Amino acid sequence: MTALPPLPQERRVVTAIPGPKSQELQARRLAAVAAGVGSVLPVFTARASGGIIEDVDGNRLIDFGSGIAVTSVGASAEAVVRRASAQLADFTHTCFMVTPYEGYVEVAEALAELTPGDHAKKSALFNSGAEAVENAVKIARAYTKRQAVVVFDHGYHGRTNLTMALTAKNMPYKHGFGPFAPEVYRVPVAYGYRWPTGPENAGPEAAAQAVDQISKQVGADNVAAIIIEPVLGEGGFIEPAKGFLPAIRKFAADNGIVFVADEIQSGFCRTGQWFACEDEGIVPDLITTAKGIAGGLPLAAVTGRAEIMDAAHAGGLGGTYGGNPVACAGALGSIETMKELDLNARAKHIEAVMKARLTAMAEKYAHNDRFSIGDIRGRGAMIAIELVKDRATKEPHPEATAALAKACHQEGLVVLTCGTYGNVLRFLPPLVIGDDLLNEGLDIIEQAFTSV
Ligand code: PLZ
Repeated sequence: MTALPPLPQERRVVTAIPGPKSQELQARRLAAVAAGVGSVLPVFTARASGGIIEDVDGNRLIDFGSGIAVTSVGASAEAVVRRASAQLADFTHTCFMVTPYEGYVEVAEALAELTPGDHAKKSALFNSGAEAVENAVKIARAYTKRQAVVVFDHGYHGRTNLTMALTAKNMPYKHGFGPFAPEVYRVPVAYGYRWPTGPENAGPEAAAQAVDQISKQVGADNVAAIIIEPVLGEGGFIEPAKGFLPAIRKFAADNGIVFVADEIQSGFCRTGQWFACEDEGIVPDLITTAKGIAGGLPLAAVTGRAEIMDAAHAGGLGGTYGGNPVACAGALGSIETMKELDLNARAKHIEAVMKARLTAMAEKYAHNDRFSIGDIRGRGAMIAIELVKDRATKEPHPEATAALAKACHQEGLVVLTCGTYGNVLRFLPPLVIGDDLLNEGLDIIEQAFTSV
């Protein structure tokens, strides 16, 4: 292998963004790639490492996106590259369902160790987050012999047919793609910032409404699974108000319903804990993971109580590539890095730096007639600001959000947006990003506030 010299951890803008080479590639892409597949920023990547993405024109962008919360250990973490490369040389694939291999078992063992709860656990591995969620539903239905699945307002679970049904937001995820899978029911979530009677009441009131709707409209006895993201990702980095998750978890336990924590975005050190549900001491029956698990290689998992995981009949779960050996090697490298560098502590440090600076910005730019930061929220390196037209009405401001994101992109900072109303600017830096780049990224955000 010819290893390139390490990528300097410095922002560098040498052309317009996107530059000429990216524009050329974008023209080819538009001719060859389906229009339905979008890109936040049509800057073509040459390489990436730590907190930097280098494009084909030689620009070096600060990465506050991590490929949507994936490259928590960096986009070319040493242990991921080392282990995945060694595995590539040994064999690329046999199919675990044909002749198995140790890496898959090691990943399942690691998941049993790292996920909450000291009960006996088992795992099954898949390729994508959506596939993991689909399989969690299959397993919960096999175990309970029930059909209904309960999900929440602002929830996101994927783009396959069943997971589109589980996802709340129509545009862009579902529009025109129905009919959707049946037996999916949506109930309120404790969105503190927008709860009519205030954030302090959101937890208990939303939980009571959710339980009432499930009981009256579905019937608890018909519910196989309740699926929730402990911090809602695409829906706007919503931390359910305190008390909400424990109340829903208890309702599930009392009624023989499988409680599934979808930790695909929030898991693996992202929020400063191995899993975000630990924050309120929640022990899920099943937990779905993907993204951060494997340092950028495609891997996903369902992990949970052994008796539930074993409810699906022999041969009932699988797929050609699920738990691919190279992806498993990547996961073992990623987990090794998270432990060695204590990336939970690192995520908490990122939260402290970001929240302090964003809070100062919210005050400084509160009194303009264009837009305001209505809310600053999230945990660890999963932080967001919600932008509103004014703080009193809380009217969402998606146009300002898009303009701020664009201004950041122009200066060489990759940021993403999210939220049901498209008015949330979210920050998901790799957990290994240095303080210099972190602060420089925040400077660019602050500058965008004055220029937009
Ligand atoms: N569950 C909680 O965040 C993926 C989606 C980006 P896949 N989120 C990013 C997009 O626009 O497609 C996600 C998630 C949660 C499930 C998924 C789905 O994971 O690996 O994208 O299938």
